[in-house]
Amino acid sequence: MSTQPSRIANASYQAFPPIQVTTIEAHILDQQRSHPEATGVLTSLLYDIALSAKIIAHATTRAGLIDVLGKTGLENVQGEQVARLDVLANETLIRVNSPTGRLAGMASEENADIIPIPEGYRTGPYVLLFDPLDGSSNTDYTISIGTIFGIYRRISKTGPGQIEDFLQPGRSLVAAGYVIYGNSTVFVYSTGQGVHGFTLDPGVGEFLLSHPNIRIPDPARFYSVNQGYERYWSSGVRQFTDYVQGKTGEFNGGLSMRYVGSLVADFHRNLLAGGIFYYPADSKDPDKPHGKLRLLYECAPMAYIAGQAGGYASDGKGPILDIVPTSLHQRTPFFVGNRCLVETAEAYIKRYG
Ligand code: AHM
Ligand code: MG
Repeated sequence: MSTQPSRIANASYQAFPPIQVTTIEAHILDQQRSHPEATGVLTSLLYDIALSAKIIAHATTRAGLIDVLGKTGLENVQGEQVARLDVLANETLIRVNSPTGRLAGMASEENADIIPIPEGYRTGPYVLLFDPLDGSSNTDYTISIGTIFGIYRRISKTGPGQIEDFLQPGRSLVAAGYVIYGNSTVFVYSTGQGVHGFTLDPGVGEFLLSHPNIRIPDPARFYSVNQGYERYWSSGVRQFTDYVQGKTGEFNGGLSMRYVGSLVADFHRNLLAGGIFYYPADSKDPDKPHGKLRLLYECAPMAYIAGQAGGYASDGKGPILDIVPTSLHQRTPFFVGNRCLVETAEAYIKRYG
């Protein structure tokens, strides 16, 4: 036998750094352990959403190569043009989640009414609400877009989900999250135990933990708003915008402005860097006096995530999470980010309207 030491055994070089690899499934299961009463249904549901996200990401990253860009020529319930990727993302979420037996029903920004579980399939204890492809005005330009979701426990006892199962305030969310399809695909979620982010490794086909325990940093760096609409805003919102820019002299140096026009992208950046995103009520469209963003599909899930990361979300008067929805597609003014900034926005609105 050779006494020559092995080159490999002696080598200090390592082909791969000794990183800890945590899949999204392992992470959700781990969180579930602190809830002995948990049945595993929520864990599986989150994994189903992650699977849907992988399918959507697979399409978005090849968008110029496969036939998914452009508009369908149809309008959704909001009167907005439906992009073809909107349909693909919506159909993916519905098809993946319909037959699992984990849901009593779904509601989507793209569907006028509750999406029932098809006949022949069992119903389950949760309802799932989603904006399948947020930022869809950006899809044709290779700009980050995303999926936003919220999960509530059903209120009705059995059978198909009823409207009261869906019209719950954000405080009752049991989980929420979003997926950003950007230069990488990142899945961010919370089940009330902090906020955690996972990056899709396309080679492995798994979301791997990359952003554990996200906290919104302080001081904030950015404000994000479509300032092209400033002339339509109330006096309080305009004066708050002067404040964040440092024009009024109260805010030392002011904040830098960043606005993508995809809520997921603007929110995600501000979550990691600190800042405030707002889409206030405006007088641009008399049919939409309450702002543009939807309470159930966009604002409540993001408010839940922000709160879990140490931030805060408001409609300009009080917490988004306290609003009890009265209709599926209800809109609301939305201010979200670092608590001190959002509370300052509330103070300006209270004082100046
Ligand atoms: P969408 O869900 O139809 O894409 O609309 C919501 C989007 C948000 O992502 C974004 O913050 C906002 O609309 C941008 O609107 P605007 O172009 O008016 O600034
Ligand atoms: Mg949206």
